[in-house]
Amino acid sequence: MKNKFLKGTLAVALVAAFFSSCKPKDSNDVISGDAAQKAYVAPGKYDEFYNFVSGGFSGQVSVYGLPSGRLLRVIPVFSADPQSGYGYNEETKPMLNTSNGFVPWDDQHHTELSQTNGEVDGRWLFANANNTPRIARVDLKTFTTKEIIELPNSAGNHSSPFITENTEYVVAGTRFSVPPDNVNGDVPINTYKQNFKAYLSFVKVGKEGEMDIAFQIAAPGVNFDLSHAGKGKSHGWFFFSCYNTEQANTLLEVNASQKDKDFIMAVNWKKAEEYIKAGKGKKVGTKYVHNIYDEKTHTAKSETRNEVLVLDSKDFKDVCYMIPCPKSPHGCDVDPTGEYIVGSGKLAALIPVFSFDKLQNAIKNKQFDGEYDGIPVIKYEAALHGEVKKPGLGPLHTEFDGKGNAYTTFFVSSEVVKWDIKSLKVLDRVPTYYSVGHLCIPGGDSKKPFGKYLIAYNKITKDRYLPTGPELAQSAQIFDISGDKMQLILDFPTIGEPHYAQAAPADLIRNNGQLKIYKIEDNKHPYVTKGEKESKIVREGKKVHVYMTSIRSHFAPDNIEGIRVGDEVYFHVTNLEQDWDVPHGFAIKGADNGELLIMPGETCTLKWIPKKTGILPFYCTDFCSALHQEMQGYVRVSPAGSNVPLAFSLGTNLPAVK
Ligand code: CUK
Ligand code: CUA
Repeated sequence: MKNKFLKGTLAVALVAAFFSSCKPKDSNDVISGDAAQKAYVAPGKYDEFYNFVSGGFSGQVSVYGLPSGRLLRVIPVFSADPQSGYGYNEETKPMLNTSNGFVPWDDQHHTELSQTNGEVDGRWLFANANNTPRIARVDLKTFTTKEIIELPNSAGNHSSPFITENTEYVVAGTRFSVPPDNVNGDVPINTYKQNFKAYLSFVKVGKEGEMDIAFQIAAPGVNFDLSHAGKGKSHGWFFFSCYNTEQANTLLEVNASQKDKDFIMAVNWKKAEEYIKAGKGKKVGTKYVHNIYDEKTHTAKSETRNEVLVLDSKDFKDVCYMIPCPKSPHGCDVDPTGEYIVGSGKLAALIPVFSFDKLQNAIKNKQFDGEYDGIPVIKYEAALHGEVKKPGLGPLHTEFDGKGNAYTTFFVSSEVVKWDIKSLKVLDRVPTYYSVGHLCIPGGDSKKPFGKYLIAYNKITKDRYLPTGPELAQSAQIFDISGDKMQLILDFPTIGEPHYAQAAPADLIRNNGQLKIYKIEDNKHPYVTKGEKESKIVREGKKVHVYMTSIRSHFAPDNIEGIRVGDEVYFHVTNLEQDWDVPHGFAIKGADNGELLIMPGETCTLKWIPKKTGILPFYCTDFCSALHQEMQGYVRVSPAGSNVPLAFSLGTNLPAVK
């Protein structure tokens, strides 16, 4: 576009449209024909896929069945969870520890399933926390969070957690550039250009899934947005979209939308790995925590680390390259062959598709256009496979069906558009209700997509469901993509605000050693009680440890005396059941820290500091049997310094002490 004024006007119009977003004209469109049948899963029948959906501002991950849209579970990850006790019981509190102390609520945007040879393998799910930068690993044998690692030098961990094709690394890029941890960050905000940096973290994933930061790459101070690993021929590379290459620090909606093109940064991580092996990384002081939940002790531990290895992108000219990409790119997606890299400029009226082969040639032949902050800039045309022309407004994210088709979401024009990766021709488009963010096709960012369904995660539901006051549920929509045309088959409301999601065939996860109970004989919890006869109470000064068991339908012990105001009482409750789906709960009147929910064979601890004298009942909160309502007990609390002896019983009366 030659005319500068026109260009400016278009940009403003696009920005304005981005906020308002359009309601599709035919928004009364209803599901038609055989659609309902396609989403119908008969009572008692299982769904075909698990769908792992990020919770956005809820901080959790929710699991739905596809194609029914049934909510199966909310997995607590980055927020304390009143349903499971995660973050409330003593065992899981360390999981939410950070270098800033206990953080009970974060913002969770992207999920990524582990892969082997570029294919979804059903072992783990990784999830990012945006606000206090962290990556979590969820074990799909138990659907519980097993590990959380904090990322130093990062702020706004948005470009995360994307993995390499053998889960060698889980990778994370910084959204907010800030001064790094090892310098004095007390600088004027308007020194952004001199002082602010972005970091890309490469977190090694071990055989058992355990995470460890292998190295970080210090990159120019811009906003890294999203990323994806190369695969197949491009295995060994990583691609990160970035915006705010203007390096603005105020009114970004205008000041970070000035340039025609920002970048996709291509990172040769195999090269970076070589430099690290050759000892070229610098050890940099910092502070971050690593939290691990041990399934044997049923207890999490948090430890602090003080150092990280850093490579500066400026010093190694063959690691990072900038590919110009119009205009404030958001999504950055790599097709199943690894040849095509799709950038989605939020404010662009086209979708650029880059070619990995062309990129390699451009690097070989030094087809550069100078440098950006010390990083070679590839000539746009040299890496470009082609552009999808006039696809829609506000492209955000792209997934693939493995049949040569790409599907891109358009936030502003509220639609999903199907296009051919090679010819770049638009093949089909469907409206979404309404502004669509991410989308997911089972295996849609892997080498081998399973296809069949596409789920759109929409931001603004408006009138789609029965209204619930000012706050409305976000909405997901399932499309059947098995034919030439996409067909809407179901809408369902979601929890939190879904961003990215992953899906995998149900059998892959169901038949991968999923656990039904924890074996009581394997329970190595330091305060386990393996039988009722072993239940006891131990006083250590002000601390009182209650070794308690639960089994249908009583607690042992259920009468407790000799507790004093101001004691620190720990109820270590072991659920002795060894049957699938028989949890017990535990709640005591006046507890200031929620309740417990204990799975069969597990031990959980509730800390309680009684504040007044009296008789305080406790009971089971999970309807476990016909006599669940009988599952209860009493604690007598006496004044501080009282002589009432510590005593406990089950089925007999304690000697009367006045
Ligand atoms: S972001 Cu939400 S729509 Cu955090 Cu992945 Cu694009
Ligand atoms: Cu145990 Cu109800």
